[in-house]
Amino acid sequence: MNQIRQSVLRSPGFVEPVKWLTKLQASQIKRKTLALHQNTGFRLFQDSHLFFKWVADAVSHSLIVDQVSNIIGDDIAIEATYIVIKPEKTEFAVPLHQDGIDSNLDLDPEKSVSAWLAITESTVTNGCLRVYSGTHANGYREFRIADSDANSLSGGRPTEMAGSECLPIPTDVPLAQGFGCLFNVCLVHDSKGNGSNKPRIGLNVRYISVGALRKFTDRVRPVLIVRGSANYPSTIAQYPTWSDESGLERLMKCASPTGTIRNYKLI
Ligand SMILES: O=C(O)CCC(=O)C(=O)O
Repeated sequence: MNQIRQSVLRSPGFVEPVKWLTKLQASQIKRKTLALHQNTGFRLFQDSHLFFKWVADAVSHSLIVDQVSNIIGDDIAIEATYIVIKPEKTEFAVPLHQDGIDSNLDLDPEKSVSAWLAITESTVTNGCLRVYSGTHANGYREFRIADSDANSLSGGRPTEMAGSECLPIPTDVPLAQGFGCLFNVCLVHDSKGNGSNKPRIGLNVRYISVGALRKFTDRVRPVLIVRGSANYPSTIAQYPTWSDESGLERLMKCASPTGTIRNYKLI
């Protein structure tokens, strides 16, 4: 087993820092993301890779996809993405959760991997990712999703998780702009608020291989193939080639008031 596969699938459940984009490329994404934030007011952009070419390009960049293929092989698709913007001096925190499970999702941890990209520098002060080493080993935990409320930023993901009172001490994952962390989809993680005077932006991605989707009967989310030509039990998304203006128009037709995608059929 290669080293990166060993670290993510066995112990400690994550690997960082992973070189992903140049600082310049990440800065360009930061600028575009802040413009979107200003235009929409959203702090969460779910599945923006389906609307904006610059997000699809970032998540299909060969540097990261090569590392992902070391873990799950050469057939790779993107199951979901979340851009999370924490404005300066905000208490907005991401609750404890595991990426591979929610009420419509159950990912096989041997055939999928999560990634987190620092679009801005991420530090302990501005609310970097925190991972709980080794917690993937016991599989998925019970979870609860809060009733939908207009301010919810969970994007339909778990907001409470069983066993949170007996977790190990978290490992902070500060990352320079353009670097990332790859981690097991069962690894428990969270992040705190942003105490700095600049926004913190991160991009979370779930990469899957064939057979990773263990629950797909009511699946509406399309997958975007980034390597290989395998079949997936889900709609295959079109790579977005349209302009940013057109992408934003499409996004606004599909999104809820918090930035989660409500209607994939309109894309
Ligand atoms: O951006 C963060 O602080 C964490 C995001 C995260 O855990 C997620 O999107 O699943």
